[in-house]
Amino acid sequence: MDDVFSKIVRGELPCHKVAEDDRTLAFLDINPASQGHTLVIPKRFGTDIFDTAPDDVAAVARMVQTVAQLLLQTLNPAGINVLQNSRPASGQEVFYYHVHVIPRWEGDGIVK
Ligand code: DGP
Repeated sequence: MDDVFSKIVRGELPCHKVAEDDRTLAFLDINPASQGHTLVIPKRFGTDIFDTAPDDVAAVARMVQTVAQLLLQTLNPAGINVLQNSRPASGQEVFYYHVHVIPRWEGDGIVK
């Protein structure tokens, strides 16, 4: 696969890794909505939520919770958004399944 997230999984492009397990990778978003904005992806390619194997969606969900707890411990946000875009109408720009984990603070002005 030629897309950026496949290249990150293969180590061909750099990323700031937040966490990893055998099925998933979590790394900082290059264009963060807030400090600590992290993306969680499966190591196996899927385009979007419709196209990704259910066991990979489940593995990503477990990693999302791990990352949320890590961000809470390290950055002490007041809250966290978990967001997934599938297909262009939703705002998806990278066509490799990913979940955003976005730390939030009171009055941070982020519009979801
Ligand atoms: P979405 O709109 O849900 O498809 O969001 C794609 C996100 O991916 C966007 O917030 C920016 C991020 N992104 C795009 N290219 C790269 C990259 O090469 N590295 C990293 N770390 N993030 C990227």
